Amino acid sequence: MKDEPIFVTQPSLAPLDEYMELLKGVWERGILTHNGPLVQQFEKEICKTLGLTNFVAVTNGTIAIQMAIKALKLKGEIITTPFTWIATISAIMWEGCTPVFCDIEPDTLNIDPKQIEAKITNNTVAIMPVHVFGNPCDIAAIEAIAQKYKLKVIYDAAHAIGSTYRGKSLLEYGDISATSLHATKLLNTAEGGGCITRDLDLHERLKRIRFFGHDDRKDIVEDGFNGKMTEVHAALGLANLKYLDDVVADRKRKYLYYYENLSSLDFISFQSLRIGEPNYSYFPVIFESERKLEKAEHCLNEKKIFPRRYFYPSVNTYNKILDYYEMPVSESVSKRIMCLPLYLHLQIEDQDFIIDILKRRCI
Ligand code: T4K
Repeated sequence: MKDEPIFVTQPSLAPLDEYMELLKGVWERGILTHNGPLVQQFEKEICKTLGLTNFVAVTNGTIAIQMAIKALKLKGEIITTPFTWIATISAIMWEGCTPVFCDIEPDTLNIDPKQIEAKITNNTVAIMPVHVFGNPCDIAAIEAIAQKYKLKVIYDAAHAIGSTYRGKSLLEYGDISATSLHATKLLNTAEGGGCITRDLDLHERLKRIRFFGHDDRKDIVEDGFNGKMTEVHAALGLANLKYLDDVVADRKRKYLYYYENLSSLDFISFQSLRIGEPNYSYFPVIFESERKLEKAEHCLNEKKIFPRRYFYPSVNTYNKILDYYEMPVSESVSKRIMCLPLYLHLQIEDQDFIIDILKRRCI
């Protein structure tokens, strides 16, 4: 065993010389931002790699969600999941909308489509599901509800690069999908994100919103802000994009290895991956009780292994910024779920060590 600590993740990074080569061009051109050539190239290449209609590269995934709300001109209630990162909710609130929680399915951990209709009021304008840990939501059911009630759908697809649904990238669904390219994601630009839509008018509006609301002649035609990705970030994205398939394949291999070796334990269960093809970006383990989780976490921490309690607590319980109302499934899962280390440079011996700790010490 190595002596260094093992964290829940590490960024997947291309060889440094490949990044440096791209940076040389940035130095030569002196163009650092404002929709430079590398941002444009990154947008083209990510579309080619993932089979997307288009992609607007932005500063981070939170801004991408805010831009999606702004582009659709939403004002009112947005039905979303309490089992998510706080950014889903803060983006809704920063855009002057009200998050309305709908509980999750206990197995997929995604929003429960059967409970959405009961949350719809005269003020509902959209549904914002999250593809939790890259696991596709029940898109068919969600789209049917959206059509019936004429609601917009924005997918928080922060975790979803590399996942597919009905043979297409998961990012191709919804009025807009908003993804993250944060350091901890399968594909990263250090900080970054993107908005994806198949609607060309919306696509153009998103580009204007990203750039202060300018049109091509720098007239202000939109209520925009600064969501621009820089050339330095796009260079990292381009370098890393070449390795995305390898990263996804590696994750799947390691995910299955954990799964095969841990599924005999009767005190844990796993996220159900029954819709579409996920990207295996996280390895969440659901314990039968919070006490067992804490015991396992303690055993792992003692050996300098640091899993993370994503997502804990359930977002609806943040009562300093939200009025609390109960979300029983999300609150219960949040207390019992923990993501094990999973990243490109994680070694099989590290996985064996983690598996062994969970098997031998924590039963
Ligand atoms: N919607 C959803 C559903 C999301 O999960 C997120 C973000 C968003 C929207 C918003 O997207 P962004 O605006 O962030 O693009 C991370 C990320 O900051 C966040 O992007 C992510 N979701 C969330 C689930 O997790 P932390 O608090 O776990 O980061 P941290 O610093 O504890 O890092 C975890 C581990 O990763 C560390 O133990 C070591 C490693 N690490 C981290 C960083 C930042 C590195 O090795 N290198 C690094 O540079 O938040």
